Amino acid sequence: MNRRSFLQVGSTATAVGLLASAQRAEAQTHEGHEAAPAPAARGSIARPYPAGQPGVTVPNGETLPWRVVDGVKVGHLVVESFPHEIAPGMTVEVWGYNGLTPGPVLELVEGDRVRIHVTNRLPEPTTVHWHGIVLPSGMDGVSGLSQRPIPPGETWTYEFTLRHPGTFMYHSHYDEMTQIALGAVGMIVVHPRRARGPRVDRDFVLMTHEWKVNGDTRRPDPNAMSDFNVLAFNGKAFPGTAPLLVGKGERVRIRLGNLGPMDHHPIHIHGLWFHVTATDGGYVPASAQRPETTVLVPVGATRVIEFVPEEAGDWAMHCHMTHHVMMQMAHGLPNMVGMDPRTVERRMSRVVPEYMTMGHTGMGGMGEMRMEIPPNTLPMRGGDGPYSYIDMGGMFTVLKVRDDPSTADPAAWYQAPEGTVAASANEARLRSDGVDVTRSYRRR
Ligand SMILES: [Cu+2]
Repeated sequence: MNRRSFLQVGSTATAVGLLASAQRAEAQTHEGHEAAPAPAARGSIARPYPAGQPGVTVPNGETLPWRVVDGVKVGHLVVESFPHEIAPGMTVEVWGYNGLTPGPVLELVEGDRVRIHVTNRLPEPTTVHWHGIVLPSGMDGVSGLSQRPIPPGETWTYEFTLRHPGTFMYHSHYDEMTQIALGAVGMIVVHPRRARGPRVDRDFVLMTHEWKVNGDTRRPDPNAMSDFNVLAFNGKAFPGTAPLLVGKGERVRIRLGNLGPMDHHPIHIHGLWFHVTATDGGYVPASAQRPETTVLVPVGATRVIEFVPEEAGDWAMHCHMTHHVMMQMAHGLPNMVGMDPRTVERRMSRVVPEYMTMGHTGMGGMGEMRMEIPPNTLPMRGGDGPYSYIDMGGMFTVLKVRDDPSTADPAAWYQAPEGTVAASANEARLRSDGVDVTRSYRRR
């Protein structure tokens, strides 16, 4: 197939078996040979979409397979209740699509016609709303307003054409408070027929979510309005989040979506600057794009960011709300910071011999203590890092920037060059720099 004919049938070609990521490598060789050969450093990046655009990468997730019937991409979503692991040691009972929360990413191309059959295995009615997509109002999925809800046990059909490229979402629009809170949400990516802006090398999809899960229970509380204590990227809390592996100098896109119940998330990435290039309302004109290091992703919105990392390393990517990088055990603790625990320890030891005050020197070590916690909860934060325990959890992941991502092990930590890691101060250097470490700078 030459490049031209590939482009003509691009949409169909991408659709055929399209494509669990395992099949991507094969699709890539088809197009990769026609287009300019990819530099070795770019390795196995899939390029099955028009204009050399890479297919999406979904950390901890999947894309929905399509079958093409008479030129229409046909998909099947089953919404039901199932167990979902937040991170090793914690499993909750969620409502989601095809065994996933968020559900599989619907990856399509501008101009595609889709037919999506939705099977309702919930104990109550449901609908699916295609958030941000401009379509006939009868396909918009708002229960009562645009359709009757889908009764339990029935399969209903949505069919529409993707007129606009972009980053969108899908979610239940019946009993939203319960169904969205329990996880009936997902992302939609519509690639443009002609690439917009500079071509990217990587294209990630990440959805934020939040649950309230009381200790020793499995069902998130859909009535929660605040105090969410399980914060996640693509349904996983750190250390359950898969890292994002990219190459130094590559152009990277991350599509963020938020269908959590209540909280907006300021997502921050270390070690680089990015631009917000699109929202679920379309592309941001280049003249209006601002450089940022943190992007606020409001409830019910998508934000697309692009960047070119110039520093190799392991970089934190996380919600900047400090309670959103902690887990259940971090909430509702008494404030002990700065207290002298001796009196209380003396008194408590009379009734609880093993009593130990915690938190009076700060709480950084609490995740690592591996103290006894209620079943099916995660320590207040954290996971093992290359230097010591990482005392963040929840909505936290690692952007791994490597010189050669094609040979890099995604599970391995960055090997920092000698002399580029903060270390204990050298006496001679302190002297020659004129620093007296015994000096006090207190004002009173
Ligand atoms: Cu947050």
